[in-house]
Amino acid sequence: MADGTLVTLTRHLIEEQRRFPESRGEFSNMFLDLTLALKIISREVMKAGLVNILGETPDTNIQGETVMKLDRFADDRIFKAMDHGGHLCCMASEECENLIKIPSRFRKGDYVLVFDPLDGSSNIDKNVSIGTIFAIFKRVTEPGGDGTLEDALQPGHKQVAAGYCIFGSSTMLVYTTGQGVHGFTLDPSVGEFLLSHENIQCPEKGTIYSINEGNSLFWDQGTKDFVNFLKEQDKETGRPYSHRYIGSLVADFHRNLLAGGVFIYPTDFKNPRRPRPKLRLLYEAAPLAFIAEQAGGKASTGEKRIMDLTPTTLHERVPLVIGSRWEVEKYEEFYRKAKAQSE
Ligand code: AHM
Ligand code: MG
Repeated sequence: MADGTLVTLTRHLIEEQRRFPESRGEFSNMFLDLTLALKIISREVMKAGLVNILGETPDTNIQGETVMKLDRFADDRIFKAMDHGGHLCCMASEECENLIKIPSRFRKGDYVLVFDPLDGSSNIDKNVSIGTIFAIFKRVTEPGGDGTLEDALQPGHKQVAAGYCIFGSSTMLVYTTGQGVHGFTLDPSVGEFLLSHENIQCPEKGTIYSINEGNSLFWDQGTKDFVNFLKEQDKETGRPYSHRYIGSLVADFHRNLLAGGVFIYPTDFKNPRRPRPKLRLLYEAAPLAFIAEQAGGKASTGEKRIMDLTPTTLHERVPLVIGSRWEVEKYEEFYRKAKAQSE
């Protein structure tokens, strides 16, 4: 922290827990299990290029096991860190088609973990920032048994925690439990996440927009109009905006969260008979929406608040407009107008 006080993530979680005297510490313990997996993933990501963990070709290690691609590795680490703690009743991952069960030999807990183990896969072997995104829900089915789809398919506003870990120039964990957004930077020499960004606030308005411009032909009219608006010159509203696009959601979101601005991944109309949003609601859009809102920002599909959507399947996709409040609301205005004109 700026005043030199050292606060570890563990200490921060304990302090947060004190605010809930009835808490048995189950949540904090679960969260710490998850951070172990994140540290291991960070270690491997930092070694990428030196050890043979990149690319599509499977190699074999000295135990004769297949060396996994990093996203598979990350998925496996999170599962192995979380399956036996007794805190979870099920999990869901971008890497797994179906709900992930807790092995029968382990106790089933009250929480559900959903995650994208390594988002920004196309950047993994180019040394560009990537990240893990996660959300935690309380189960809705009876305690004790296996979790079900009903436990995982909950709307964003039911999240009890959400966060991401960005593997960039440093490794940072950003999370919320609905009491603000806090960022911790990993000190690799001591293996601890230390509080570096307390109570993050997303600027009300920024100067950056992030969207894959190469897809502009396939955007809906509202998105086209909005992006054109951002490129116009207007001193009062700080236009034209700068365009910044990494192609890793976590990295693009993180920058805009701190600096202000908007990230947009609209529905792709390349095939007008089969319009296709790209990002997944449950473990990409909703967790980041929770963080954005907690930091004073906003997240929308253009028409609806992301946090209000209930996924009907684990891998359901949604258009995502997220970041500073001013830009997201402006986008909604353009979107509504273009839609009304087309009807
Ligand atoms: P992934 O989950 O397969 O990595 O895909 C999600 C990623 C996001 O990180 C990023 O915002 C987006 O895909 C980039 O897509 P595009 O390359 O179409 O711009
Ligand atoms: Mg992803």
